[in-house]
Amino acid sequence: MKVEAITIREIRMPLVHFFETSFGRTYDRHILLLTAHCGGIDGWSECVAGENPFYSSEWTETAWPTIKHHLAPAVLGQTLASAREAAPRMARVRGHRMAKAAVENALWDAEAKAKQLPLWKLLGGTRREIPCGVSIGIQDSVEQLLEKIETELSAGYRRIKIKVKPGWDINVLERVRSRWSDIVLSCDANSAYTLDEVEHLREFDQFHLLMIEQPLWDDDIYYHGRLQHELQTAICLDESIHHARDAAFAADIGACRIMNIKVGRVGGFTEAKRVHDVCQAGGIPVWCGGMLESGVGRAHNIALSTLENFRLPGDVSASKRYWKEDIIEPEVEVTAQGMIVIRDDPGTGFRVREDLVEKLTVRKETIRAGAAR
Ligand code: OSB
Ligand code: MG
Repeated sequence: MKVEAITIREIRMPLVHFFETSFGRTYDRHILLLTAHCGGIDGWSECVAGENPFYSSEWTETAWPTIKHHLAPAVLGQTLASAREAAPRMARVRGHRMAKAAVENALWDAEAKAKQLPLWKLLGGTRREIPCGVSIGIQDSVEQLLEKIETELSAGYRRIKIKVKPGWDINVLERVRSRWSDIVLSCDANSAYTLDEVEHLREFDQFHLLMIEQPLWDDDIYYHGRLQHELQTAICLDESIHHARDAAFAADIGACRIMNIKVGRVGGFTEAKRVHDVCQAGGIPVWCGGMLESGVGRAHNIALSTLENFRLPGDVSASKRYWKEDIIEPEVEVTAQGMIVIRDDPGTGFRVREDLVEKLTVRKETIRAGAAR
């Protein structure tokens, strides 16, 4: 597989409904899409960096120049036997995992297409359908949140996760639990609490949550271990797991009982598989997180979720929950049983609607070997 050129572009897509977490509200996505041009085959990927450096330090405006000046040049003009060979070539760049994942994952898509294999098989997946949950943001009122939960439960989703922050937590969980005493429920704090709030966090135990996601600092693992020993509720780490060593450390010290894997956060499919394997060996179930992806990133999340240790419903849900019109065909759909059925066509099994992508594009640049610096 010769990497001849990489096209990087930014598209703008308005969300059907705003999405609010403890760090802020998003109405519009600014999404970077990559196309790796490899001998007549185009591999596609999505960079999951946000519009602002609030979930992590990476954002759209760091990803673009990092890809252009450092990551694309590391693979351009090279002949790779597999997309797995991309990560070591980009290793000189510190961090910037979402940008790296975008480059590597476009090559995985190209490789799957070149080998006429579904991406999920190339990744080593086994599941033929995957269980789906939803992540529901902070709303203007509790009534609105309850309405949203009602809608998602009737659609068949198997796990409801709500976003929490101080002032939108115990009071809200009480209302949810008093209406639905036995649904599978979890919450995500996106680092909204500190270790001074152990007593408050202990109150979460009464709601029998499947997990509480990332209660403490985004860069902390150690103190989550302290907290986990004080709580009955399982902690799930998201923000603070950047690679397989983080996962191994977290497992070793008992910092969490569940992990969320986001392929962008850990730097690509190769590292995501390593994190998956470390967790599996340590008896920690994982699930696939989401980053408000367009269909391109969503399709990659689906492929990843077919690996064996993805034992819990992920935040991988139907296109229509986010987009009036998604950029892939068919759109991602979820069955009445809350499952996504895995497609068997080569690559992701979803076709990119290039005409629509072109219309949504606000900037675009094609980088070729030796031309970027
Ligand atoms: O913490 O999982 C998170 C969205 C943006 C940033 C961080 C997170 C999220 C979500 C959305 O929870 C999950 C989804 O894409 O449905
Ligand atoms: Mg999270």
